[in-house]
Order: sequence, then C-alpha cells, then structure tokens
Amino acid sequence: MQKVNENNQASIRSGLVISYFGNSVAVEAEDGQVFQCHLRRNQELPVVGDTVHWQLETGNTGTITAITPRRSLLSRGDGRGRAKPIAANLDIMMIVMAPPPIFSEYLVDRYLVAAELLRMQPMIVMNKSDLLTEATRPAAEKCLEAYRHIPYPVVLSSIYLKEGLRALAEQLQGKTSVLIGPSGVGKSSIIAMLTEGESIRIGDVSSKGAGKHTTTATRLYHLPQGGNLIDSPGVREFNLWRISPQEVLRGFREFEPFLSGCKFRDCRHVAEPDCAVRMAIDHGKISPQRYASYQELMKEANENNQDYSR
Ligand SMILES: Nc1nc2c(ncn2[C@@H]2O[C@H](COP(=O)(O)OP(=O)(O)O)[C@@H](O)[C@H]2O)c(=O)[nH]1
Ligand SMILES: [Mg+2]
Ligand SMILES: [Zn+2]
Repeated sequence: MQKVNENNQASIRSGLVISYFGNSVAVEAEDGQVFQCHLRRNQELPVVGDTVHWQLETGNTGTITAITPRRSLLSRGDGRGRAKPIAANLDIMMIVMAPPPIFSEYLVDRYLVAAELLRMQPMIVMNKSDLLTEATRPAAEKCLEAYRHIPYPVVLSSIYLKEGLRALAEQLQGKTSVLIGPSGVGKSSIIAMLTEGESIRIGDVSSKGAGKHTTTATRLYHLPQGGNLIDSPGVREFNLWRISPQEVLRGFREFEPFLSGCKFRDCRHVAEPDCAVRMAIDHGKISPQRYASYQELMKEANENNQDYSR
C-alpha cells in the first residue's frame, strides 16, 4: 500500500512556477528545489504564480502536465490587440511610485481601475521618501492623503532610511503580490530588501538555465514571513484597452455613495446636469485630481467603445 503511494507521488508532482528559462519554465517543487520544466505541444503557457502538475524527466528537468485553475490572471496587451498573460494567482497589486514629479496620479488611477477589475487588493507605495525635502514633503503627503481617504492602504518608504519597510512586510505577509510602476522607482530594491537576499539565491538558480538571460524576466520571490512577491518588467505597460465606461466607474469606488443621487439614471458623471458626483467634488467630498483621471479614462473608454456602439 505504502509503495503504491510513493510511486504515484514520484510520477505527478505539484509545483509553483517562479520564472522562465527561455522556452521552458522554472518550477519550484514542494521541497524548494527548482526544476526546468518543458511544455507539451499545444499546451497553454503557464505563467509565474501558477501552480502546476509536472513529471520528473532526467536530472533537474521535467514536463508540465497541467495548470491548476487560477484565481486571478494579470495580462498586458501584446501590441496586436491580444492579451498576453503575465502572472497568476495574485492577491495584492502594489503600485510603486517615487515622489513627485515621478508620482503620477493618472497612472496610479489607471492601475487602481485594473486592480478593482481583477479583484486584487491595491496598495500604494511612494518609495524614495529620502528624496523629500521640507519644501516638497507637504505636497507629497497631500497627494497620498487623497488615496488614504478613499480608503486605500498607502505606505511611504525608503530603502536608504529603511522607512516603511516593516509596514510593507506586514501588509504583504501570507499574500502573493505583484509590484508595478514605472521603471527606476525601486521595485527590485524593495524586493531585495524584503526578501533578505533570497532574490539573489533564485537568481543563481535561474542563470544556470538554458541560455536566456533572466534579469528582465518576471520572477517570483518568497518572503521570509510567508507570502510571495512578483517582480515583472512587463506589467508597467499593461493597458486598459477594451475597458468599458462602466468598468472605469468601478475603479472609482469613492464615487459610489453619490451615484444614486444623480438626476439621470444613466448619468456618466461627465457633463450631465444635476450630477451628484460632480456636486460631491464641489463640496470637497471627492478629490478633483481623481475626477480628472476619471474624465480622462472615460474619454479613452468611449473612444475604445465606438467600434461597438456603431
Ligand atoms: N534615493 C533612493 N533611491 C532608491 C530607493 N530605492 C531604490 N533606489 C534606487 O533607484 C534605482 C532604481 O531601483 P530599482 O530597484 O532598480 O527600480 P525598479 O526599476 O523599479 O526595479 C537604483 O539606483 C536604486 O538604488 C530609495 O528608497 N531611495
Ligand atoms: Mg526592477
Ligand atoms: Zn452623475
């Protein structure tokens, strides 16, 4: 009886996709060992964060036999109007920015719309707080305050001052999070700090893989207190093409208490008279900056949707 079980376990194993080796994927087995796994012909491509079933071939190589159902999937456009999956099974979208002028409310608001649609918990990080001066700090705080008020979790952090890192670690514990934001804001530095060098260990394993340089590939790292961080250069560009006006609205959850007060039931809160959302802005209940992003995103959504409405 015992023997049969052992054989079964030897043939099909479970693992976590942590990175890529060119055309194959890096699968971490339950004991932490990393295997280079190939795909079967016509098989759906697994992405970082996927839990897969796989079979051992020779040495440290294997074959993927199945991808277990995903609870979420983050994709980006491939430039030809098709969605290219980037990472799966994500809980938290950590939006990383640097202080103004790098900090872009419009970009943050775009990411927030995506997070709401993907049912990921968003979190906003302003890294490089050491760059703030007495003169620039008040404006930066004000900008973050608007997001705290919605409310979204907001953290001000610095790799150099070691500020905010404990708050980050607490929020990320036990969850799988993807870090997104413009390049150069410190995403990889934050990961290296929070994983206490584990990133370097995985880097060593990956570089032994088949040829392809992996420093620019999507990668998953473990947090020492439990949970995973995903670093992906690709997500910076993920777009919201095909998004509908209704979907844009879902990304502005602080508008919700006012929606029933609009005169027109199909009010889009753009130019309609007696709009409760626009009145809320006049009364200081909604941030004018957030509303500006809403208007911009609605314009894009309407342009996208013209093909459908005609
Ligand atoms: N001043 C300052 N620089 C930082 C901080 N965090 C990262 N950096 C620097 O910003 C640059 C880009 O960091 P990196 O982690 O590669 O950014 P990424 O492109 O978002 O992954 C590097 O030179 C880092 O040393 C920080 O908190 N303060
Ligand atoms: Mg990076
Ligand atoms: Zn309205």
